[in-house]
Amino acid sequence: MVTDQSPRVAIMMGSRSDLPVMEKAAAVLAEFGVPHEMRVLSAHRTPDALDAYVRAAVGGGVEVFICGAGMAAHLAGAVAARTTRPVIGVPLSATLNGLDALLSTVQMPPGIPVATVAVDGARNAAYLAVAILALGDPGLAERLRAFRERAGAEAERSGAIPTGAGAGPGVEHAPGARPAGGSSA
Ligand code: C2R
Repeated sequence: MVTDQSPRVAIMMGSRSDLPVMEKAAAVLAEFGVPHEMRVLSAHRTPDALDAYVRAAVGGGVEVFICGAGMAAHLAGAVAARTTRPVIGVPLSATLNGLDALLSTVQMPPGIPVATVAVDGARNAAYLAVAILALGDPGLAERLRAFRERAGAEAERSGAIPTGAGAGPGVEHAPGARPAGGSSA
C-alpha cells in the first residue's frame, strides 16, 4: 500500500564504497522533505536482487530512481531497462576520474534514457529528482522555487568582493587590477 510515508525516490548504488558520495543525494531530499530510501544493488554482482527490487519499488510508489556507480557503471541502465519511471544516473569517480562511469552511464541506446548528471554529482541528481516530482506537487514546487531564490541571493552576496578602501557593494575593479595594456572596452 502506498502511503504519504512511502519512498518517492530510490537512491541506488553499486557498492557500499559509493555511499560517501551518494548520501549527499539523500541529504538534499531530506531538506525538501521527500521520502526516499537507499539500497546497495549491482547489475553485475546482484542482478536478481536488483530485478526484484526495481519491481517492488515501482509497486511501492517510487517515482524516480537515482543510481550511482563507478567503473563499468551499468546500474542506471539496468534500472532504466526495467521501468518507465525516470532514472537519473550519477557517474562516480572510482577510477579514471570517473570518465569510464560517465560514458557507461550517459551513452544509452535510444528509447532507454538515463538522465546523467556530472561525475560525483549526487546533489544535482537529487535537485533534478525534486524538479521532476514538483511537476505534480505544488508544495514541493514552491519549496524548490524558494530554495533557488535563497541560493541566488546567497550567490549575489558572495559575489561582492571588496578590492580595497572605499570599495562599495558589488564587484569593483581596483586601480591597476586591469591587465597591463588592456583596453577599456
Ligand atoms: P567496490 O568498491 O565494491 O569494489 O566497487 C561500484 O559502483 C563501485 O564504484 C567498485 C565500483 O564498482 C561499481 N559497480 C558498478 C556496478 N556494480 C558495482 N558499476 C553496476 O552494476 O554497474
